[in-house]
Amino acid sequence: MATRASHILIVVGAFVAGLAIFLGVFLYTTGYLGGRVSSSVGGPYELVGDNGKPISNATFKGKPYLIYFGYTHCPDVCPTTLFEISQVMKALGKDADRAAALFITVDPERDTPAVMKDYLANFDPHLVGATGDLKTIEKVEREFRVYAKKAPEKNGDYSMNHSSVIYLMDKQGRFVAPFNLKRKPAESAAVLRKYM
Ligand SMILES: [Cu+2]
Repeated sequence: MATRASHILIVVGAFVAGLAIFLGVFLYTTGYLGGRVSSSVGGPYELVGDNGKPISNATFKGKPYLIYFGYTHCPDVCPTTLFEISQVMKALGKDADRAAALFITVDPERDTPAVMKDYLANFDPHLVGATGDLKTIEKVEREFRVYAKKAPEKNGDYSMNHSSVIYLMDKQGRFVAPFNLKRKPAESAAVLRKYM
């Protein structure tokens, strides 16, 4: 009995150790361990801002900021998300100038700088739009692990199926973690403030 019990203990022990290693590696690579920053998501980018001027990761240096990928023709998810981001920016009050929010299009063929500027006039002015040529946008999508695909419609038009993640970037421009908007704007604002 004693050997059987110890055998079970060893098996359980090995399992727990395996689980701990797995969890450790998982937390490490996803960047959740001790506030570590994940380097596997994101990368430098050079795009065109909604004002027609170049915009890059360097533009936001010194500020924590949010990045959201979407497109202006989006019927529901994008406007909702941009509205929620606007609420967070408002909740920041004066501190909103020490943060930023970037809306990168996944539909650069239709989303020219002018189209984005017009569209973003509906939201908080701290939201900045960015577009670029298709190749550049696709590269940024790959770096941020964004899924985006054209979905043709019957009338010859198309919509974009796309992933909907809000990226929290620290003031060095490194990806920290996905940002949760499903809470009170003041709570989201408090999280953003911690990174200022
Ligand atoms: Cu959308």
